[in-house]
Order: sequence, then C-alpha cells, then structure tokens
Amino acid sequence: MTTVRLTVGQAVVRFLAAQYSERDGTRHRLIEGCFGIFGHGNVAGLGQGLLEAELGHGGGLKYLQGRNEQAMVHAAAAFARTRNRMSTLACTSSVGPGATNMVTGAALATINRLPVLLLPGDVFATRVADPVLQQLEDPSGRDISVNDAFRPVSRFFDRIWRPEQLPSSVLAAMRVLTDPAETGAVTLALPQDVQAEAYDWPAELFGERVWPIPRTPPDPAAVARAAEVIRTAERPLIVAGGGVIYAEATHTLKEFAETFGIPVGQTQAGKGTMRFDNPLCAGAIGATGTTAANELAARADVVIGIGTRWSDFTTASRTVFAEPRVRFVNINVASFDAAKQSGVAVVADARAALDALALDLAGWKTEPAYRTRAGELSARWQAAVEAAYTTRHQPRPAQAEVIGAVNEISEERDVVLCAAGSMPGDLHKLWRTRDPGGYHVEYGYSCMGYEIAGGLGAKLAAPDREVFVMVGDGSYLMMATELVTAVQEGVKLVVVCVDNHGFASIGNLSESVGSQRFGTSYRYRGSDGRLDGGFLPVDLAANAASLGVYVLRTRTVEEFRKALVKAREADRTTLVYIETDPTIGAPSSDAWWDVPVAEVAALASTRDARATYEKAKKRQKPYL
Ligand SMILES: Cc1ncc(C[n+]2csc(CCOP(=O)(O)OP(=O)(O)O)c2C)c(N)n1
Ligand SMILES: [Mg+2]
Repeated sequence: MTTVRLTVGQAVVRFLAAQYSERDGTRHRLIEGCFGIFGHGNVAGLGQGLLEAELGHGGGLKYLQGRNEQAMVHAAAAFARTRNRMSTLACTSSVGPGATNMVTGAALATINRLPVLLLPGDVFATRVADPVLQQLEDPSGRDISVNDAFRPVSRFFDRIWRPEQLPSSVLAAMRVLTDPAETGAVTLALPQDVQAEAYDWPAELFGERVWPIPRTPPDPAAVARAAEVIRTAERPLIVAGGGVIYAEATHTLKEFAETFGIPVGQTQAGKGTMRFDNPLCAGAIGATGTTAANELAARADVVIGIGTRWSDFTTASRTVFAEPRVRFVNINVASFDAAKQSGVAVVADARAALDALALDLAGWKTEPAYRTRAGELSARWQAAVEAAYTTRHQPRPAQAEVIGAVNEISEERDVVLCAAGSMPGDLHKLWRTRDPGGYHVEYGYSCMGYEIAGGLGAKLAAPDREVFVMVGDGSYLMMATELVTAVQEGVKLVVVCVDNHGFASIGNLSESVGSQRFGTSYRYRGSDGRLDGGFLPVDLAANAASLGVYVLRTRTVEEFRKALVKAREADRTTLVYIETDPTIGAPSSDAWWDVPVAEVAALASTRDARATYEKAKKRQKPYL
C-alpha cells in the first residue's frame, strides 16, 4: 500500500480539497474554502496545513480570515444555502472560546438543514500538558471538553483522539454533509496535539471522491395515498418551504400548481419558490403571512406541505388551518418532517415527488371559481403591498417604504438577505419575489448577527449577484464584524442599516403581552433610574465607515433611493443608513403567534393581555 506521511492537520486539508458533490450530472467542489481564526489550538495543526496548501504543497483549499467564529459559521451556512447545499465551507477554530463561539452557528446550520463543516481545536489527547490554556476541566470525566456542547447542535460529531480514526470519520462527515435529510452542522473536534502528529496515510485517502446527492424517489404506494386525499379536495392549498428551493424544484412546483389549479402559500425559507405575480402565488403564510394565503389556509380542506418543517410561524401556532376536517399531505426528504400534522407522508425529493404525484393526479383539477377566488385574494394583497410601499410617513419613513425602495431598485437576480427583528416578518409579507435565490431570510434560528456574516457568505457563493443585507440597529450591534472581512476580500455587499433605536420587533411583542416595551429601546438611564432617558448617541454609519466601508447617510425615502442606486453601482461594500419609525408596522396578517402571557400579574396591562391570550389560545388545534 502506498502511503503518504502527513500531519493530521495537513491530511484534513488535503482530503477536503478532493471532495465533490454531484446531482443531475453536475459536479461541484464540496468544500470550497476554509474560514479560520488561529490560536494555540489550531495554529500548528490545521493552520500549518492550510499554509502548505496555499503554498502549493498538496490540495488547494482557500483560507479566509474571519473576525468572529460564530460569524464564520454563519457565512458558511449562507454560502451553502446560496449554492442549494451542493457546496459549503469549513471553519477552523482554536480551543475553548474560539470553539464554543461556533456553537450558535452550528445550531443555525442544523435547524436550517444547511451543511457546514466545523473543525474546532480540542484539548490535548495525551493530557500531559493539562490543563491547557482555556481548558474547562470536568472533574467527573477526563474525556469531556467544551466541544461536547457541539453534540446536540450537530448532525454528526466526532473527536479524533488518534490519527487512525481520521479516515473513517472524515468519510462519515462527508456522507452527512451531502445527505439532504440528515445534513446540518458536522463537527470534527481535533485535539491540539493530534493535529500536529504525523501518520502514514494510505494514498487513496486523498484521491478525488464524488458524493452523489440523490433525488430520492417516492414510494409509489405513498404517492397513491397522497393522490387519493388530494382528489377529494375542493379547496387545496400548497405550502412551499425551503426544500423546494434546495431540490431546485421551483419550475416543477409552478407546473404542478398550474396544472391542478392549486394556490401556493410560502414559508420564510420557501418565499422564493414562486414569482409574486403568478395569480396562484398567495405569498407568505402564517404569523407573518398575507391575508390571501391565510384566508385560503383558513378554509383549506387539504394542505400539501412541500419541503417544510411546519414551524409555529408557518402554522400561526396551529391556528391558521381552521377547517375542522383539514388533512395534510407532506412531501419531504426527511421522514421526521413528512410525518408531522399526522399527514400522509411522501418521503422523497420534492421534484421527484411532484413529478410522480402529477402522474397520479392526471385529469383532476380544482374548480375555476376556486382559482378565481385565489387570484382575487392575491391581487387584493398586492394592492395592500403597494399602499405600504408608498405610505410616505413623516418625519421618519415606515420600514415598509424602505423595503419597497429596495425591491424596486434591486434587479431580478439580486438577493435580499435578513434574519432577525421586525424586518423578516415585513419582508415575508411585502417582498415581491422574482427569483428562487433572490430571497434569503434565515428564519429557522432567526439569529441576530447573521445578516452581515450571511451576506458575506451569500456573496462569496454568488459573486455575480448583488446582495442587499437588511440589518436592524440591534443586529448590527450584535455582529457587524464581517464588514471587515468583506472589505478585506473585496467582496461587495450593499448593507441597508435600518435604525429605529432599539428592538422594534420585541417592543411591539412586549406591548402585546402587556410588558410595556420594557428593555427594548436604546436609551440612557433616566432620572427615575429606568432606561427611559434620551436616545443613545450611537452612530452606526460612522461605525461602518471606521471599518473601511463606503457609507451613504440618508433621511428621506427619496435620498434613500438615490443612495441605493449609487450603492448598487459601487464596486465596494457600501452601507446605506436610514432611520425609520418603529411604530408603523406592515399591514396585518390576521394571524396569531403563541407567546404565553403571565398568568398572574400586578400590572393591568399584563392582565388585559392575558385575557386576550386566553381567548386566542382557544383557536389552537392539534391537527390530529
Ligand atoms: C441572538 C439573538 N438574540 C436575541 C434575539 C431575540 N430578538 C429577536 S428580534 C430582536 C431585536 C432586533 O433588533 P433590530 O435588529 O434593531 O431589529 P428591529 O426589531 O428593531 O426591527 C431580538 C432581541 C434573537 N433573535 N437573536
Ligand atoms: Mg431596531
């Protein structure tokens, strides 16, 4: 057997550089690069391996320098999402805080089923130097380190105590990364000493390997059961989720919906599944839905979920499907999600399942009156969107006007990207989607701080598309660090910074649960000892400029539009700053979200909110 003598760090890099994914006959590099922040836990191992790769000693794996380990993982997740999970990035960190900083990113990737490969450094396998700097010792178990925190948030976890473990472990890691149902964060914890240890590896470990990403076909009996249910429907509704996009099934969905005359509601991850102006596109569904989709949902007798995990936002906490005898059909690659709402499960790739279902449904179609009604509801919502886009609120504009301006100035293939705050809900309702990849809102983990890091990952994955990052002041303050990486890499983002001096979203939520916007605006401590003084003098535009970003400050919607045009034309990362009025919300969804209110309270505001809550709670259904 031919062998190659390399360290574990060098071997990991060389192995990753030779991995490919393949679907529909097209091959992609599986791991296109590696983000890293070095410390004693990885500088001599993976760090040295990446340096050798950069200098041409075996396997090219591009190194990217992150600012914050959490942000590196967000960028990798956004990269994978933009590439429909065919490619991703790896992230290497030191031991201790560098490693645990990645835990939040891992959870985000796993919840969104996005492949990311995490390579945290770990404590000495030999233990002779224990406790190493930053080692949290567990008196009850010497094989426990902080990296065990990755286990519940990873789809695969291993710790490489000995070099011999590496080959089987990296192969298992690649399998999980490329499995559409299992994918998420994959963590290989690499003890600091083992990373630098040499071993004689079989040469074939470093040969090119192709990981086919299957289009899992459905069980014909499951398709027949689903078709039988759908044929009984008078008012069916499709709920399209992110799985439709990852399976590149948007065209199939359109044909399916049009052939059988079924309107489509969209989850956050599924908002790109259909153009906004298709008469069958009812747009967003659920707690942040359109009145069109939610009204169709309320009367739907059969709901066909495709590639959705049925989050509480999608079901409006199990209230939006109000028809007593509503039945569900769930198409999903993951049997876990396909079985939800006690639906008829079709475990399959979305495209393969829709193709098969279309054959079984041949000859059937909804009544014209139903389709007309769906078209009318959608048109009515589009009129509400138009009105929201043109509110002309004074002196500070409404957020909806900001969304309208970005929508109009961006072009078909441009990407809008967001994650937390009031913006995701407003985008879900109001964004006019034109392209499957044009709407990138991370709402599985809805993680403040994803925005700029995610924008970086999306732009790295699609350099030919303009990426508009929508970031609130709260999210900006949580993690604007990757602006520096964008500047460093010459990766151009348009960052729209919407400043409303605090947490507008949670402020409104707080008010609805009777908590009086407590702790949600950015103010000085006042003379009464509470945080109700004047607004803090934070200047986010100056902050961005100090990081090397080109900044355009605007006050009116007119100025904002002009700045957007300039930003779109600019060749470097540009931040457009605008202040908005946090009290002007988007048009109502007529939907509910279950956030329990204090059952007993001294405050009348809370007692009132509790009474409203108890009434709303009665509409909640188990969907059995
Ligand atoms: C990491 C993280 N912490 C807390 C939250 C809860 N949360 C959701 S939105 C929000 C406020 C966001 O503020 P900002 O970005 O200014 O957006 P706005 O609500 O003002 O639109 C908070 C605290 C979260 N989603 N993520
Ligand atoms: Mg805010």
